[in-house]
Amino acid sequence: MPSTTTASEVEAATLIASKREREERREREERMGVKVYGMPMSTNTVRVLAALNEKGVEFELVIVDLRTGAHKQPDFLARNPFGQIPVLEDGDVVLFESRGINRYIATKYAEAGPDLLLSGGTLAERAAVDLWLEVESQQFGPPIAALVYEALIKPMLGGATDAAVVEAQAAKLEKVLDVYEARLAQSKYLAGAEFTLADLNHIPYTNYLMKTPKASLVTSRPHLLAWWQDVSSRAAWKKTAAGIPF
Ligand code: GS8
Repeated sequence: MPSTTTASEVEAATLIASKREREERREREERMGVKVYGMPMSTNTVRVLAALNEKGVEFELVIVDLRTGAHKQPDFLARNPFGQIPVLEDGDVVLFESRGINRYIATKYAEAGPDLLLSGGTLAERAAVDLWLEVESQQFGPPIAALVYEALIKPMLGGATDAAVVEAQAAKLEKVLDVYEARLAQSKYLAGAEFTLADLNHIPYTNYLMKTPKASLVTSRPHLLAWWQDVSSRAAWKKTAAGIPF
């Protein structure tokens, strides 16, 4: 009798094959370990390191020195065609954009450490996380990045701070931080009662802001200051901050 293969046998074989592929990929990822390409003084790199530390994931930081143009070399451009740090490599998975990387880390390691995306929460709770993640990147990020660059990074690179730029960005940031102060008067963390990725993603730039003469933007707002003292005293952040050279 000729042997025939039924549709359900094909389906079962496909399932087994894809399960085996997943297992092999996981084994490969574990063997290779997590690598982050970046620099310890880069805020966007530090954002990723902070998430890995919250999840207790071991990683290797592979230095890509912006000062030597290493980020524009073909080997790095193959990992991030935009030629920017950070890049995360986890086995065959290669990702750029720190905020996207952090969603991957929070999702892959959902069970370890805090539930950074409130994956077990209601739709409304998860929406609050998404909303404050967007606020960080769209409202908070641009003025604070420009301010920190002008007041802190530029002088370190040998340039002179332009006080007018600092004032203009500080004025923009003030308006944003007024919204944060009102939010944090009602809610312990940005997305609600729990520490989430929405809080974490703010930490690297706020840390640098606190080292500028504009730290008063935070210290003059009591709820924002209490939030900052809370999030910056987390063990995972302290471990991350210890690796920042200044
Ligand atoms: C920004 C990366 C970035 O600006 C992200 O990953 O979040 N939206 C991206 N990286 C800077 C270093 S500061 O951390 C960088 O690589 N600059 C060099 C360049 O743009 O040429």
